[in-house]
Amino acid sequence: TMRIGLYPGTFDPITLGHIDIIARAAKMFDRLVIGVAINRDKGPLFTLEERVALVEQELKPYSGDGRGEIVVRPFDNLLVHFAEEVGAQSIVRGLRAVSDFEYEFQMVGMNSYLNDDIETVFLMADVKYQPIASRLVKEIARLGGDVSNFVTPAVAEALTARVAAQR
Ligand code: COD
Repeated sequence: TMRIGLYPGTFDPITLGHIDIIARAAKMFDRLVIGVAINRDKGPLFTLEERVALVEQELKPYSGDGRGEIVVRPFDNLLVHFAEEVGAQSIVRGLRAVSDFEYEFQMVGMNSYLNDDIETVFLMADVKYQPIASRLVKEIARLGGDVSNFVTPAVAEALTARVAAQR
């Protein structure tokens, strides 16, 4: 059977930390589905369509280089239902600090009541990307700081344009 992994997130916007996790996960599955969540509650800076487009743009260098295939899909339903829809046996999450653990622990616990056949696997990014968080990247961009160590040039440009438009 085809091994399908689902890497879900808000990706508002995609960072070098996310890209590092994607590259690692892509080696583990025949197909990696990147699920971009609508996540209205988080009040995203970028629309769902914009976040999907930014992820797709970042993944161009990864197509056809011996890894499993990578596809990007938006979703607005329950994570476990979306995992069932795409046929994923595993959900991939990234772990940064101990502070991520509590939230991730709770998600795995609650998701397991909804579908206990889907395993969640945790990966860590390269140390240099470990502190990166979309929330802080947005704050730095809003306050005029340099985000080039945290996101690609294309994402940095989109961020700068968006925060300028909001002023
Ligand atoms: N290094 C390593 N991992 C990282 C880094 C980094 N620098 N930065 C981010 N990550 C990891 C995060 O820990 C996470 O695992 C993943 O990358 C995506 O991050 P985000 O911040 O874009 O995504 P989240 O955490 O906002 O995603 C939350 C979900 C969309 C998965 C969640 O809200 C959800 O499941 N929504 C659907 C509705 C649902 O089912 N809700 C019930 C859940 S119990």
